[in-house]
Amino acid sequence: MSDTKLFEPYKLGPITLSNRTVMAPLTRNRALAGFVPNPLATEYYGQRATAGLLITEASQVSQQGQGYQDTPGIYSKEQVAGWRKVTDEVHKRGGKIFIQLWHVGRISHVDLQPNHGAPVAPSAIRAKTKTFVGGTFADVSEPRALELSELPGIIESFRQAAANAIEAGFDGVEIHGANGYLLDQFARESSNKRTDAYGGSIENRARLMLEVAAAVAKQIGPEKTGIRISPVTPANDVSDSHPQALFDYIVDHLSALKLVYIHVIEGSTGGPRDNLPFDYASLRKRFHGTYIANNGYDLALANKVLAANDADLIAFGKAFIANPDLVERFKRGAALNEPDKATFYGGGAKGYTDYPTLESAQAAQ
Ligand code: 8OZ
Repeated sequence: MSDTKLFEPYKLGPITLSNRTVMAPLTRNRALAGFVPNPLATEYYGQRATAGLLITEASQVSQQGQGYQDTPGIYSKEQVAGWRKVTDEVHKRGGKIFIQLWHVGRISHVDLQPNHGAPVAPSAIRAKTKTFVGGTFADVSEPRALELSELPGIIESFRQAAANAIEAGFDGVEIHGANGYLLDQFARESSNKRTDAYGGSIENRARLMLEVAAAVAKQIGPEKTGIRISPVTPANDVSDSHPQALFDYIVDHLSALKLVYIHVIEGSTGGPRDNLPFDYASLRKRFHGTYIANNGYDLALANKVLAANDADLIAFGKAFIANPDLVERFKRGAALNEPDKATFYGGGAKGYTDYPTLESAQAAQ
């Protein structure tokens, strides 16, 4: 078994990653005025540029697409300019960076919506979950069902956001098709009771996700377009009676669109990897591009899965929050800093840009 594959370069479409680690998208709620990335974000992502690929925190494609306070957007000029500083810093340090694009759908609150309107969803079914707004956790608001005539506008907002991302200097974008946000709400039975072309059959429920993927790929190139999916996660109150058939279908079509990668949350997001039976090898086989595996990986599991060729890249979340030099620590077999949950969401530099590297810890001694 090779245990060095993680540190070998990898060709991802037109770019070459210096290694096979990926920093997973991580919501940090620090974009204050105008939902522009905080100047501290430049330092935060720059510190982590030795990851093979950085994927930013989820960034809304429109104000309607926002579901938590102080998450960044990629729909205004100011936001594009803010992100430009981030991508310049990462590139200066030799890293590569994609931006994750999301529309949260029903996982929102009237206080975050244009004119305090209802959040939008495939169907008017409120999720049993909370959001973070006004400095506290609150039940998500009752959503309204999107009109059929509104769906082209949703697709357009992703297309425009992808164009903005390229203008901001990103190497590509990741469409957030996971974790019970809008595109996943359409895909899964529990949140989609529509009777039009976007509800009912697997083909219909998958339609919006695939149309968004096609529009983004057409805009910026499929070789710069990835997508994240989470076939069996219960996150944000979604479920489906036939997840294997649903996601086999979705992945067949993503492969036909020639997207550069699928990023798969295996199991329950941030929880058990085996909450429900699912054959991830089926997705791996069906998709002709890169497979990024995520959820609960440590160095040993990453090495094992790469050696077996069950994935091409491995995404680490919490470990990258606490260890800006995660790759170096892995190389040396060094101990990892523990992430501090209290500073995950919101706040300033504490728990964001102040985690020590091996080097800075040594210098401080
Ligand atoms: C944690 C808190 C808020 C949002 C996801 C973007 O689950 C998120 C998220 C995670 O994909």
